[in-house]
Amino acid sequence: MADSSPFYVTTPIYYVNDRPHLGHVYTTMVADVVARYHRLKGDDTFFLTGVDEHAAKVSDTAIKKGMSAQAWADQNAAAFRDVFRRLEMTNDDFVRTSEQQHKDRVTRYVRALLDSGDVYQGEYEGWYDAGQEEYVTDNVAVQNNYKSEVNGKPLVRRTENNYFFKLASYREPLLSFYENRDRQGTPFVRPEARQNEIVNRIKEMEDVPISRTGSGGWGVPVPGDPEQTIYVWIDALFNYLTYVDTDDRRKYWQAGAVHFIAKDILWFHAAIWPALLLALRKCDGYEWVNLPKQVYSHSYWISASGEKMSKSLGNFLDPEAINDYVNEFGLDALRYFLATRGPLGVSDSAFSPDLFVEVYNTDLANTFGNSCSRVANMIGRYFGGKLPEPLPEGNEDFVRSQVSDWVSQYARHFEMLDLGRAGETGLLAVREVDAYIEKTQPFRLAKEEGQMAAVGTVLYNCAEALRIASVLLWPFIPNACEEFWRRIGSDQYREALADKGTGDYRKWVAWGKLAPGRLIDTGKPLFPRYRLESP
Ligand code: ME8
Repeated sequence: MADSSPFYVTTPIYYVNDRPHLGHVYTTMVADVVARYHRLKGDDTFFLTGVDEHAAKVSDTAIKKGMSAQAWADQNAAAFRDVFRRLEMTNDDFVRTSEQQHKDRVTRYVRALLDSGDVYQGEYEGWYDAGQEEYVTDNVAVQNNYKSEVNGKPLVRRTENNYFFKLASYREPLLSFYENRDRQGTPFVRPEARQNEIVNRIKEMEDVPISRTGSGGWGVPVPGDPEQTIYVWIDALFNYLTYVDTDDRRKYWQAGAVHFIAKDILWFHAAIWPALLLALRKCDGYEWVNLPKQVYSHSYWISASGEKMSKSLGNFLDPEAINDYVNEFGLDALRYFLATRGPLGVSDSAFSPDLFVEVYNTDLANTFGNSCSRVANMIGRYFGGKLPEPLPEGNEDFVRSQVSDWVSQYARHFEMLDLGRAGETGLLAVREVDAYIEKTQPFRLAKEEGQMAAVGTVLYNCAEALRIASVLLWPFIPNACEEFWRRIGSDQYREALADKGTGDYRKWVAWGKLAPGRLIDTGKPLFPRYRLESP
């Protein structure tokens, strides 16, 4: 499509040291829903997720297990890839930082920064958080009583001979970058509440080490100094660029990346990353390197008792538990719950099985699923399963005018990355169908003499409105929506979506696409109601 614009969305690349858990699945799921929305909208979308392999803990664990770091990373990278594949994530590539092309490009970027003088040799002493593989500032160390903010373990005092990045000289450029974005009404960090704290910290930032010694050869060597390895965080941040630094993918970088992350790693993404990019684009041949569009920093899933789910705390929903939810409720239900009830805003969300069941029953079984069944059943009963012809003047009182409201609200919520409200807009459309049925009472009309044309009009309108609602709900519950399209004889949407670039949903939400006379397949409930077994 001529006017399809590139759109680029990423997730953090996850440490391969352990198995994937709900937190990783969550961010990737959110990015997947956003990627699907952009594809639906007709954007030329690129969605990147993957794993971060060069952490010291990867080689440390591998040594303990008597394996090579690469073999251990291979095994765990496969576990992440496998979980994402089973959860039908639509990522266009999968990052592995041990891949040669990534390492080559990181080497090139660091060499350019050495040549420009933004990377230099020096000595560093500071408080080190071994779990996070990062130094924390003296202030942060004092505030947290010399313990890790993330896992509570004691910080370690360390001195290193390193290569440094001239972060301090990017204070002013970064502050004016932030100001410009604010002035344009497109703040760099979202939710905006998190931006202030970053801006204050930028004012005081110092140069940072970007290399370490003693990695035993695991990682990307500093060009010209093989004793030193590029610090895993720098190597990792560059993934967003290395994987699209090719002739056919550079357009995605140019479009401005949207980085989804959680609040634990905001500093790296909101300060170090844009500063590195500002430094790189001053180097010969990198003038095309612009800054990301946005860093979206969500909160945490926490356990019912209030702890963050994490590998080190061991309280996570692991792949088996995630699988159990998928088996019991279906993948769409998990997607819908995570995307609409997750901690996208500034508060953490407790993962509650009771809430999961409640949301499943209320939104999916009793609303979308029930409305689809109800309409299909009536078409079966009154029209032998054939979609009736609407009277030409039969739908003024319903939907036509509302559809454009739904669509614009929906688009606005998605542009603000407010997935809860975007999903709610799709459901609102379904609820309108229910209210319309209550108002027009087709089941009563059908018993009256000479009213079948009116009944047919009502049911056609319902099916058509549900079809439009399902286009809006597709990024959240794609399998159920595609099945519904099949049942009502609308396979074309699936084809349109498969054919990248023709999925402009504004076309599909136009009224009157369903062909009367088609045989409707009633099928089983799309979301069977879930009953908790009584004790
Ligand atoms: O930080 N709730 O990797 P990581 C929500 N390799 N999201 C969570 C979560 C939770 N309880 N726990 C984890 C790293 N996440 C680096 C990133 S990027 C250049 C390098 C998600 O394996 C969330 O997205 O520790 C968080 O930012 C990420 O997993 C951290 O993954």
